[in-house]
Amino acid sequence: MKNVLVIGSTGQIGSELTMKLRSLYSGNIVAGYIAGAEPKGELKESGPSAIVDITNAQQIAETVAKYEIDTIYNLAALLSAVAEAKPQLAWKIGMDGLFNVLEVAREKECAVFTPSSIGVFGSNSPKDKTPQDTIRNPKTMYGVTKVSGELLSDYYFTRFGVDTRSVRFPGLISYVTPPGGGTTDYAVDIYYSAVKGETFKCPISEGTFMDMMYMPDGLRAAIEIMEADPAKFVHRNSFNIAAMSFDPAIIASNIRKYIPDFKMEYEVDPLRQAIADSWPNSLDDTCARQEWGWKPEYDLDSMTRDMIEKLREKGI
Ligand code: AKB
Repeated sequence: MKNVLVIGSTGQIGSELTMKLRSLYSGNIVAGYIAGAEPKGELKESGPSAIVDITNAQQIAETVAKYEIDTIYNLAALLSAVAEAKPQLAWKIGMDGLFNVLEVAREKECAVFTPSSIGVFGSNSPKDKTPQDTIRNPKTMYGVTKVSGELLSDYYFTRFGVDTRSVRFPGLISYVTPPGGGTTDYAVDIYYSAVKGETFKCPISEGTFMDMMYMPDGLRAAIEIMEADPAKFVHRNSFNIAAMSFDPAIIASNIRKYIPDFKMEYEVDPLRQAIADSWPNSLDDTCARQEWGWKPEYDLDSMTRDMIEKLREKGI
């Protein structure tokens, strides 16, 4: 049995991860949410939920005590483009919030998963097959909070023994809950446009490669790393994980295999483009494979087939 608190349970990752955890574990899987983002439908009906604002340490502590939580998934964050527009709020959620979570975890002996991102790397990190341990010198507030979060999480492990673990997520692609304010969001939006028969206006230029992953693989990574035997861990916060890397032209041409008249035009967003240009083309995930057996299941083509099928089933 496992008792888990998911902070940010109604967001892009949280809405699916909470349901997946409920299907796997028999304990309390608590959907933590903030006012105005209440769980709905199956997420609301299938288990307990509680208001947990990550900036409110008392709310976290009370929920952890009430449901005898042993593991916290800390998914509260602003994505990269929004974090650039609201840097102060990004720090408050990403860093002050993480500090609250780690302090509660230290006192109540919880394990903590906090996602990191390809955004920890900057323009002077190696671009291709970016290694696990290399320069992390981002110039975005998103990247600054993710690098600092990795360091703080490792500190809590070495100093206090808190079982902190993390992966550096690439762009996550899903047909369930849309992302909001990320640099990689185009790779989700493109499928919606294609299925609706609309011309897609791509905010990222041709030739800009970024790592991406289908959500089922992302969820598996978040669960498998928390279940892994730490005896083999050399790293903790955070592991490079990878599944596929493409630019807009490659994903568009893959979609045309299934929707031949799909059209795309470029309408580049300078903010997102600058962020994308500072990120790696692809990550080397050897350490995750060796230390806890990470392996993706979906490539671009199997993801495209599934996305188109599932969006059509949803009536998009
Ligand atoms: C974003 O684009 O901000 C995120 C990420 C890669 O961390 N999807």
